[in-house]
Amino acid sequence: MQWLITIAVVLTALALVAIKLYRFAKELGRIDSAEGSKTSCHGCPGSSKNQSDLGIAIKPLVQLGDKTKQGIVAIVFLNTSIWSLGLSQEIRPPNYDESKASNYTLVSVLSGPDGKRIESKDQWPAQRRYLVELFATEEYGFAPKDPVSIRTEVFDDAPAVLGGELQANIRRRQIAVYLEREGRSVRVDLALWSPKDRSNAPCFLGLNFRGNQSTCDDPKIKLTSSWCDNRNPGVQNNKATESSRANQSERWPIAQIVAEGFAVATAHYSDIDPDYDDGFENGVHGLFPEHRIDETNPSRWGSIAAWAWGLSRLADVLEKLDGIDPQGLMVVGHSRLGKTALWAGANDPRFQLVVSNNSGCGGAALSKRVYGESVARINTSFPHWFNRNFRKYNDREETMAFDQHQLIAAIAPRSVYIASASNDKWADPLGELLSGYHASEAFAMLGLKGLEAKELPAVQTPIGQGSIGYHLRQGEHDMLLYDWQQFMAFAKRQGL
Ligand code: GTR
Repeated sequence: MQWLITIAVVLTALALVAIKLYRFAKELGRIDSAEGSKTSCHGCPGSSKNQSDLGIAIKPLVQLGDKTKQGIVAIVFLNTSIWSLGLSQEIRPPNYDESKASNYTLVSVLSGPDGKRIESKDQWPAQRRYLVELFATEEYGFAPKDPVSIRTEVFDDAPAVLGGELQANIRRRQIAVYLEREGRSVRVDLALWSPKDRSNAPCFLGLNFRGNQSTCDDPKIKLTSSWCDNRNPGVQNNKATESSRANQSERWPIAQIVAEGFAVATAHYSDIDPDYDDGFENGVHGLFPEHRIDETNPSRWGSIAAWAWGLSRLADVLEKLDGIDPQGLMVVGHSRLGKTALWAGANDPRFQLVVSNNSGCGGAALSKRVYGESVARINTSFPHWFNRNFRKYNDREETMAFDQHQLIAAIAPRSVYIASASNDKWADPLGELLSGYHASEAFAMLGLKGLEAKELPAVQTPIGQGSIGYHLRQGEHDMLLYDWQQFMAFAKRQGL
């Protein structure tokens, strides 16, 4: 707000200076003409006043009619007003009033590109493709279709050490995954823990925020060398330090996951694309310089699409590894990485279960509710996450011809789990639930069960007996053991 006031003051000052200058120039004009020609302009409009204090006869340099002068003044005034109005258009403050969040209409998830409703299962694959294309065009952007070659190097394969103890039943692997194209290369370090005695464990795959070393206290996990946010603990000059080990281990309860028979794999999201606005030069965007988003190509990939694309490349690796069930891949993510998990899941049918944890705006939450984080806010705070087209909807959610329930539906017939947290109003827990609810029409058409509840369940009370699950954890924006326990129970109910 303060800078707007500053701009207004500067504009007013400039206008005053301009008026003064104009008057001064006019005065000069009078003297010049008086001294130069010593003629007066009697009969000129306003000439009755053309007499300087010195008693010299005067004449303006440029003679304008009254109408013209008024016109100029009006145009200047109008321009200035429009300009200041544009500048003063602030992002709406976040809404937390439920009564203001209910006035919207949604397009049915069964509504096709021509507005016609699809009626049968055999139309679903085409409808799914349409929905994915819709979100690529309007929100996340298209990832390039050109292949990259993938080279892997297993640089660690040993029992894990967790809590200071050797875990004979947990196999730890670290794999350098090189994504290569036309002489360029990006290295992504994949860390994987799997049950030693299981030959085909279903595997959760999710990106982490702070580097693989932040997910557990195993000293053998390689410290990330990719960009890290200085605001996070254990980071100096955008590099992780030893002290960052295990500082997000509460989000990755590895021992408990493996004890349930699952494998879990993770990679630092910055390996794929550092999370800042660099004009899409670094990370995997740099592998495809000719595919960079710009004003003339507003639907190309942003960072969420890049992270999601990276998850698919990691799936390419995981599905070939021993001990992992290639039919049992699941993608999981928290917050911005929950948005990423949803987009990865919508694109890549190898992910049998898609888990969105507190993904909020641009994730599971309905944008049209305009509750908590809004489209304008997310596009302003994180201009690199989405494509350019998504900016059309800044504070204009009512003009969106789509919403996030269609993204959830695009995952059908595969399964989706949506997790919210009671104090995470910014992510709009009810909006996250309602996406699942409105997506359920597609699941029902496919003979599957979605969500039946339109109202938030009690905290710590998971719901959803079919292909969509939901819970509202008590507490803050985070991904904790309780969340994982529900993901795993749900995965088992899906036969994973
Ligand atoms: C917030 C952002 C959310 C969410 C979150 C996170 O600042 O507004 O959309 O993505 O970051 O990723 O932790």
